Amino acid sequence: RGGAVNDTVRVAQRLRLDTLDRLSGQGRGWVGPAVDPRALRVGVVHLGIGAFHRAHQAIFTELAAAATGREDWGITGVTQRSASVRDQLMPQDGLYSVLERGADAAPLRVVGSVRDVVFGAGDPAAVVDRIADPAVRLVTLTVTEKGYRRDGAGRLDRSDPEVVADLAGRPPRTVVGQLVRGLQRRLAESAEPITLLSCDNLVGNGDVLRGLVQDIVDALPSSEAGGLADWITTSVRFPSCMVDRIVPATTAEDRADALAVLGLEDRGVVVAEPFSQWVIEDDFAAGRPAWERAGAVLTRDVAAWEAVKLRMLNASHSLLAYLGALRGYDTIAAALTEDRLAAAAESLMVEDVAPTLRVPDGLDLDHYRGQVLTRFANPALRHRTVQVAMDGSQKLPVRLLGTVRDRLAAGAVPRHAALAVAAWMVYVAQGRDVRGRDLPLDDPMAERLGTAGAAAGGDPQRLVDALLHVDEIFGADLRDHQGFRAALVDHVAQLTKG
Ligand code: CS2
Repeated sequence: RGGAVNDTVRVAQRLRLDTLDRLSGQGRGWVGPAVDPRALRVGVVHLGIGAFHRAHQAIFTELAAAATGREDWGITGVTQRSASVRDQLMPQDGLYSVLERGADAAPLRVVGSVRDVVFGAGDPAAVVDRIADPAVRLVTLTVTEKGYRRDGAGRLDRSDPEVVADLAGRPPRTVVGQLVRGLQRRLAESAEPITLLSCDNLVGNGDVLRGLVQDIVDALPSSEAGGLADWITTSVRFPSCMVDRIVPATTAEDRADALAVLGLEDRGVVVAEPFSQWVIEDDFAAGRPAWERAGAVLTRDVAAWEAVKLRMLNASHSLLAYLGALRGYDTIAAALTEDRLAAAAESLMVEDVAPTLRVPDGLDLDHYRGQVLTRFANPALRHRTVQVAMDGSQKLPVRLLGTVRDRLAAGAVPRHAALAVAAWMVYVAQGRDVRGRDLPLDDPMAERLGTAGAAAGGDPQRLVDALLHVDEIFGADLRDHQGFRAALVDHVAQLTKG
């Protein structure tokens, strides 16, 4: 290599505590951690340390520590399936930056609340150790819908080979297996109380988690199960919460932009919209960070907030993802530029969803709806339709089918919710957009869905029947509902003609 090249290509240093210290005082367009990361002690284990956690709970937790001066709520993150987050963050002393995109974006923020990252699949014993650690008083989770391994009835899927293997006593690899083995060790060692807080997009996420933990405990040999079940009842809490922030997958361009602002290379950058919301049921066994000091809402009634968010935001997100992807739009914001798609999202919320909601005190539903569409339209986010489209088999029941059931029970056929489901069916069967480009079917049930879709041979009735017969998704009630079926067939025929 020539000297001229060496002169011009300056390799940036990696983000770390010491390199960040050396930048101090030079902050232009970025802010450093709100607390001294070196002073933080770990009090939280987070399962599923993907981009969402880093752009959401990790920031609330850091700001709460800063507001109170408490140093005992640092975070150990567990990355479940791939070691990449550990490999990004550990050489950076856990530091990473959050890059907001959109109108009113705050300056780039370096976050320091994550103190340690463990690779769950590679070191399952370490996960159990961390949950048992008496200094840890809170386990939070963002493991996505499929991470809970539920069956069609919402209980633990005892036919899942990973669940079977965990129950047979190997070092646990499933999330609920990790929790139960961790609780077992904790009971044996310190019996200190602890809270398990699900932060995933599930209806009644705390109750769901409690039920799954109970299912595993019930499946243990009675010598192990008895005392554990009693201790969980007295000393473990499972509050529900609603989380909201749009956090697309990070791209090379995002990393380049962060480098330009910070002057240090950050391989753990996450991108997010400016909006962020957290509504939490205030029921903790052994304290919690003062998240209300960071803008979270602590309440006894999370259910109403959660239904509004899942049924309005997530449902219309999925509608735009499937219709948008089929119409050849790469991003949610681009999909919304087509009037028909924007109108479909709006009608879904107004006509089908709103009548099913109990509106929480202090919430203006019309304003909320407008805000959702404005957030989706943020052109700087580049949230990909195929990213939101993934795992439809897990997402549809949570975000759309509750609305469908409530409307059918009220004697109305929810046409726009049916359109979203029909668009998913066409997405599954067709696998191509209008321009002939491949659409990935990224779903734990991909094989079954793909086979069902292909067998229909392009016939709308056969496609609807084949997919409606996947009982884990639709249940026997929706499968057998003639009005719902007819609406689906109509929409599929429209979406696939010509
Ligand atoms: C999205 C959510 O990917 C998806 O399914 O609907 O991740 C959505 O962006 C968040 O729930 C927003 O809080």
